[in-house]
Amino acid sequence: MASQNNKPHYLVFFCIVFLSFTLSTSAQVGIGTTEPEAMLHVKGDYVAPVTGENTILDENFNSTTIGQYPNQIVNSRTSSCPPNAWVVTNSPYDRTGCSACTGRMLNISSDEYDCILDATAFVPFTTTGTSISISFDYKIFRGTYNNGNGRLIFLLHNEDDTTEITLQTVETNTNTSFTTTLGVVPGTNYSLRFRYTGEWDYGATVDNIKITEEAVSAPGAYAFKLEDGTQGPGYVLVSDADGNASWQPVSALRPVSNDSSGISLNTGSSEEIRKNLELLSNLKNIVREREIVLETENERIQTLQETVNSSNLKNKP
Ligand SMILES: [Ca+2]
Repeated sequence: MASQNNKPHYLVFFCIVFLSFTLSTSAQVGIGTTEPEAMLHVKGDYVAPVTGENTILDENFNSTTIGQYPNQIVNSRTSSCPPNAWVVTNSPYDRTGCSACTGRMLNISSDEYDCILDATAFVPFTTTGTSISISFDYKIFRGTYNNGNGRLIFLLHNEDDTTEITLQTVETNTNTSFTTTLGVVPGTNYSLRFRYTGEWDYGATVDNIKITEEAVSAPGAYAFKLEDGTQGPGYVLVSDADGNASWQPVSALRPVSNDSSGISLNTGSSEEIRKNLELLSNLKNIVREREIVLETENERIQTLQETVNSSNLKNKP
């Protein structure tokens, strides 16, 4: 009984579907618009995706209070050492001048007789991405007493699980910049650490610490998307002879005439793709100019032929 009761509903449904197909053969379809101006009119707002570098730590110590640096761990220190371990100062300690450091900077020194020092300064930060770039300027200056035993170690310390990676150990007189890029776990608390050890040696300076990461991409908004497996960066939508469309690399559009045989198209950066499109446009213009010349020549040939025919008729005996 239930199936009999549903019959009228099925009939209405099929009628609607039939009418929809009949109307659609001539109707204009709008997606994102109620007033389509073509058989298929897709309307939307384009919003470019957000990419780029995100600075997650930028410390030049210029606004940091002068005195002992608050973020540090002093593992060992004899009483003969200078009053503090890592300190923020207006200028480097004597003979530890760091050429790229300016304004206030982070300093440490063990330049006192019998001073044995092991102290670690650190700057905390939290990641959101999977890769970070670290850079800073530094100098370590080692004396000749005790054969110059000062040592500066750069560490990436995971504050959540206390694991630690040694980025570099410097045990020679050095005045330069440090840069590295490495993988991290998103959402993790880290600290970049500077461990100095020295026994009656001069000291070290650090400044201009910068940690960046690729910004978390915000997806763009598009009016049209065809995701059929042929898509690729910089690809263009191409039709075959029957109108079937697929995405193709710009290089697939290479002209096949003799004139273009020596031309090579590059793919890759957006600048290369722009140049390729410009090259294709120029080639199209050349082809069009030659078509115009051929048309003119054909007209001349036709005129000459008519003249010859006319002349033949007149000269017939
Ligand atoms: Ca500074």
